[in-house]
Amino acid sequence: METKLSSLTQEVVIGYAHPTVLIGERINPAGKKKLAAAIKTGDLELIRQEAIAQVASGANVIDINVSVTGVDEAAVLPLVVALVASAVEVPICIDTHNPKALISALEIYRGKPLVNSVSGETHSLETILPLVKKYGAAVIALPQNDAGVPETAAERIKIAQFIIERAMAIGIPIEDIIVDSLAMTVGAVPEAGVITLETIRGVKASIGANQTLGASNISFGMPDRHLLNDAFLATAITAGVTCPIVDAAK
Ligand code: THG
Repeated sequence: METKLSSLTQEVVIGYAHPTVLIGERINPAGKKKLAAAIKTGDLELIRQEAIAQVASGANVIDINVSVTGVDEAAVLPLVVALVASAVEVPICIDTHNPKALISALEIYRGKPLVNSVSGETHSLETILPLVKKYGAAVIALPQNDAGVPETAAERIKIAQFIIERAMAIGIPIEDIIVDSLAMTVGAVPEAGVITLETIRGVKASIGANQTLGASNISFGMPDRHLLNDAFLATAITAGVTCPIVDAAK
């Protein structure tokens, strides 16, 4: 199972037989006041530097999230996508909940990006999958549905399978679907990490698709976050994650 992403000049191959692909998480204003302000005022220099620094630290793909309250994502996201594409050679991962912003980013990107993300919610399946098909992108599948995020691995795997069936039904190959077993903070639910790891192992065994994980989510609100992040990330990769979303410098 190989997932191929590309920019104009580079191809990145994700697979169990390949080295782990790092998706750089840092172009995301959550918890970063300076970056949020830069996105709001249109100061793109900080974002350019962040893209270059992440690639220098080993990021193979750059996640781009510009969701800030009061910012017109459909206008800003394509600008930032174009900026990152001109600053670094690696492919991108478009991280947005806004379908209009996703379309405007997909329109201008030259290459095969990763769309972050589609879920098992009816509205998401109906709006995101046709766009992934139309633009020939790959997509991250989140195992949650209209009832929320299930608390058991078995239910999460079922939803991942359902999303894959729906995608394949409109001609998206399984190679272009990357499953995210959903890391949530152990600060809220202590067994959250174990459920996620069990889901990852199950997805590897029963589906075999490539897998991502927003690994740093595990430690939101916790002390010594990097220690928890490091241990969890190593365990998640061993369990089956092939392309985690991480701070590559750490
Ligand atoms: N799955 C998918 N996409 C995702 C996530 C996921 N995208 C967003 C997020 N989760 C992954 N990205 C991040 C980015 C930053 C942090 C965690 C996850 C983070 N940031 C620090 C904070 O908020 O405190 C700020 C760090 C700093 O200032 O340098 O922890 O799960 N598909």
